Amino acid sequence: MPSVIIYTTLICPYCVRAKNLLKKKGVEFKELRIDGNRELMREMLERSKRRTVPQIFIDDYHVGGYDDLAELNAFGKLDPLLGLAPDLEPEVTEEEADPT
Ligand SMILES: N[C@@H](CCC(=O)N[C@@H](CS)C(=O)NCC(=O)O)C(=O)O
Repeated sequence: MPSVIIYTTLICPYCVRAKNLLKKKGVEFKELRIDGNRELMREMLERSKRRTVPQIFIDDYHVGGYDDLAELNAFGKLDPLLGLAPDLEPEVTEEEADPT
């Protein structure tokens, strides 16, 4: 299984959504909390070129944030990236379809 890294902060609803989606798939991930950690914050900025959390990486592939993760999942493209058997009928929850 590929290594999944998610940069987060403590108070971050999008991080919770991203982690829940990965948990639902039974995927193990490493969470790197950037709040109060300048070094990790710099690392995230350099790797992702983005300032918002979460930022998700599957091995060296930069997925992006929660919206990007949910979109990949909705189009059946996430499971292959995670090394899971493709879900032929991916279930899209209301929250994943419209996280606002
Ligand atoms: N569309 C992004 C939204 C991410 C987002 O707005 N994250 C908030 C925390 S939950 C954030 O980083 N806010 C700080 C900022 O916008 O600079 C995603 O789905 O990941």
